[in-house]
Amino acid sequence: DDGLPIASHTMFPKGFMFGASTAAYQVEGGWNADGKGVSIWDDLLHKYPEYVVYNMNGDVSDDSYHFYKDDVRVLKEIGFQTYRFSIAWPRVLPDGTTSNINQAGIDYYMNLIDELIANGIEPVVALYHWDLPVTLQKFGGWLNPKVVDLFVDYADLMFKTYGDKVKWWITINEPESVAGGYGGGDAAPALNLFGTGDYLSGHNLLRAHGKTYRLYQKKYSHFGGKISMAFCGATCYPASDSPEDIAAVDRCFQFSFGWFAHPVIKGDYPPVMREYVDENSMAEGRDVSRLPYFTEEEIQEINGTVDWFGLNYYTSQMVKAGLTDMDPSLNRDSRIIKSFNSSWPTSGTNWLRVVPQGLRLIATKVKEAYGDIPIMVTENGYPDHGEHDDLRIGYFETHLAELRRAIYEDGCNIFGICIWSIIDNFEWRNGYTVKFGVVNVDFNSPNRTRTLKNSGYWFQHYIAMHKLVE
Ligand code: PNW
Repeated sequence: DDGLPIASHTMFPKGFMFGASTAAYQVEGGWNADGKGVSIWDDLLHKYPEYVVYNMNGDVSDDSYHFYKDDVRVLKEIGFQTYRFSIAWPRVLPDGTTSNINQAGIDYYMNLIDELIANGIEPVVALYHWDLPVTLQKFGGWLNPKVVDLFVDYADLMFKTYGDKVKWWITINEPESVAGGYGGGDAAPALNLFGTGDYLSGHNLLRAHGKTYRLYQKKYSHFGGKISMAFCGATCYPASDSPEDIAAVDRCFQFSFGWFAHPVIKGDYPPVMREYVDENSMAEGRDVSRLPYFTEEEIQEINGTVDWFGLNYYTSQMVKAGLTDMDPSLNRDSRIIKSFNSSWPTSGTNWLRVVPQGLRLIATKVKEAYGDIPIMVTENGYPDHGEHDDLRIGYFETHLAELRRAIYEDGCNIFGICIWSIIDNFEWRNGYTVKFGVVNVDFNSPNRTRTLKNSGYWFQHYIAMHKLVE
């Protein structure tokens, strides 16, 4: 017994924030409305509709562009105190540059933010959730260092425009996943540059993040906002007791979370990534490493640029030491082989097994690796095909219980959670067949009617019951 009153274990700390998340391309629709520019997801799915099941795309989606007030209404009805959404870069800057500002796009996010605040909901805003203006992809997108300054210009405009109202900022949602669109094929621009495109784009994402943070410090610190990235990865468990497999667990962390978190919290890439990718690059007869080097100045500029830690957690993996995947590739560089424990319950997607204790473990791992940085769980949720909302409730109940253990028993500084997602939405290559929402959306109705699921009502009770108020 740690002497804490029982209430500490059943309630969340005072001020703990319950919220929900979405991303622009997944909910907004209005893909070309009122002067919006084309994103790499618009472009990919218009050129290759078969990329997504049933040729589905985000052209209309939940039509939050027109029905954002309905989103705010259900957020409020459930009792969420924060809403995490993303800004579509090409909606505000159609060609990606500040020489052409789309006022209708600026107004859209201003209206959304005002509607949230009027309803007592605090905005958490991501600047990049994967929808690059296609104009920038035409010269290489995140592979081209030129995109760094354009991102900073875009961020500058967003801070200037919304900074007095928005206190929580995320520069890049899941830089690992963004880089995966260059070093793989499962997200736009789907370049399949395995083991090269991922590291090169990741390098520019880190530069863009670092410069954006410094810009905020210099020009906008009077707003008092707090900046982070949303990091992702799976929690890793060793497949056996062998020292090799136990070492593979830390490597798994360094090659996923560490890839981006280490440079922004400790400076430069994790030593094990540097060592392994350099070694493989040399063995391949290259004269430079596939993992680029930062200059000393860049290391300094990028180090110390998150005020809090955005943690996306969905699932866990078993890992063992060994070589897998194509040569070269990030997976092969990491020298780990991943699998699932067969006892972990399945879900509506093959990559997600239900492992609530993994949330507690990853929170302690973040604390161990990066110290007492405040953590917000920026995504966590359960996918089905519309038939297992009861299991969604179980998923949240168990994950939130593990979160309290991380807080009270492990001393993790976790100040909130934004679940994925408030509404069913466009789940990338799974289209609308995979549903994460606690609110159902009728995709056959012109106004995309939103209706709380049981999990929505469950959350309404849960927040009311588990929140300590002043
Ligand atoms: C997230 N993993 O991606 C994205 O941020 C959302 O846009 C998406 O809808 C959601 O998950 C559900 O798929 C993930 O490695 C990428 O465990 C990687 C992982 C999890 C989620």
